[in-house]
Amino acid sequence: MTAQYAFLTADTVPDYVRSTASLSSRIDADHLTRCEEIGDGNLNLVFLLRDHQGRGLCLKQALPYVRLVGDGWPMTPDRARHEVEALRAHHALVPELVPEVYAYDPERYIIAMEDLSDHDVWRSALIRGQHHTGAAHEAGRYVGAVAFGTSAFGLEREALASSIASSVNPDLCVITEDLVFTEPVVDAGRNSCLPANALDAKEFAEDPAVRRAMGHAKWLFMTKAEALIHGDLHTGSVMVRGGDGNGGGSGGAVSVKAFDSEFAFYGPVAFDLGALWANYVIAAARGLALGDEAHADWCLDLLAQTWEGFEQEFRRRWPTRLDPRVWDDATLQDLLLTWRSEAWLFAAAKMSRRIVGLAKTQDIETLPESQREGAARAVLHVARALVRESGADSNVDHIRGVIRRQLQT
Ligand code: SR1
Ligand code: MG
Repeated sequence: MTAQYAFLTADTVPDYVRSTASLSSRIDADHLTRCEEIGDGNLNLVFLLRDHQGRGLCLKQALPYVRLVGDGWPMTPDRARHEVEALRAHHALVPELVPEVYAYDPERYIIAMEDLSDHDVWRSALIRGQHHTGAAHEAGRYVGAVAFGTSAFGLEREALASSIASSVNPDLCVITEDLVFTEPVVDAGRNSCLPANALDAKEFAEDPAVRRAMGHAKWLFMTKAEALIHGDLHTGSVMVRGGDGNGGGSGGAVSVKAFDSEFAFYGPVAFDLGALWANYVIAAARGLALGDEAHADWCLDLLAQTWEGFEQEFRRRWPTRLDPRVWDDATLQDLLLTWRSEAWLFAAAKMSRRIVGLAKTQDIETLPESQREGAARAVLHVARALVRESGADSNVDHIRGVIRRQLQT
C-alpha cells in the first residue's frame, strides 16, 4: 500500500517551518523572500527558502513513488531516512564536503538541511563549460574518507555492525541493479534511444564481453559490503562553487558538497568512483560533440584528479586502521588496485545506462539530435572498451588514452 502523508507545497511550507521548533529558529517563516520547489531529480520534492535576513534553508521530501514515472511506480519514502543517516555519517567524516542536516521528520519524510543555493549543480556547470578547478579532487577525497571511515578499517566492530544493519536499502538497490546493470543489456521495456543509435544499443547489448561484465559488476554491487557508499554519485549529486569556475558568483577556493545520498548502503567502494568517472566521460562526449576539444580534455583530466583525491585521502587515513596486525601495506596496495579496476567496470555500466536506459542525462539529451547520435555512440564505444581494458591495465592515464581515442571514433 502506498504510504499516506501530506506532501509539502510552496503554500504549506511556511506553516511547516513555523510548527517545527528546530526550524523556526533557523529561518523567519513570516518573512520569506523565496519559497519555491526546485526539485529536478527523478524522485523527490525539494524546496528552497530564504528569509528577509538572507538566511536559507532547504527542505527535501521523499514522495512514495518515483517522480520521474508517477504513482504507477511506488517507492518507499523511507529512503529519506537512509539519506539522513548517510549524510550524517559522511558529514561527521568530512564536514566541509557534505551538507549539514538540521532536522528529520520521519512521519512526513522531510529532511531539513543546509541551503546550498550559492553552489551550482556540477552537471549543469559542466554543461555550461565551467571549470571548477579542484572539484574532482575533492569529490575523490570524499569517496576516500567514506571508504575508510565507514568501513571495517575505521569503525569499531559493533558500530560497523549496527551501521550495516541500519543501512540495508533493498528498494533503492533494486533500482540500481535493474537500471544500471541489467537493463543496458536486457531491455525491460523502459529503454530508449534515437533510431540512429538503435544498432549501437543492439551491438552493445549483444556483446558477450559486455554481458559477462555487467553480470560480474551486478554481483559485486549486490555482495561487496565494504563501506556506506553514496550509491548515486553522478555529477548531479555534487554541488560546486569557486575554484575560479565562477559558480555561485564567488571565486576563491573550490567548495564541493556531495548530497542526495538516498541510495546509500553498504556496497562496493569502487561504485562511487565509477559513477563519477562515467559522468566525466559523458561530459567529455558532449564537449567533443559540440567541437569543444579543450573542454572535453579538461573533463577527461578529472578522471585522474578524482583518483588522486581518493587515493591520497585513503592513504592519509590508513595509519589509523583498526587492525594493523593483519592489514599491512600489501593489503593497501591490493585494495587500491582492485578498486581501480572495479571502478572502470562500474563506470562502463553507469555510462551505458545513461545512453540506452530509462534515466538519461542532460549532457547528452540537450544536444541537437544530429550531435546527440554521435555522442551516444561514442559513450557506448567507451563502455565497451572499458569492459575490454579494465581487467588488464587499470592505470588511469592509460585508460584515459583509451577513452580519448574511443570518443574520437
Ligand atoms: C527511477 S530513479 C532513476 C535514477 O535516478 C537516480 O538518480 C538514480 O540514478 C536512479 O537510477
Ligand atoms: Mg538523485
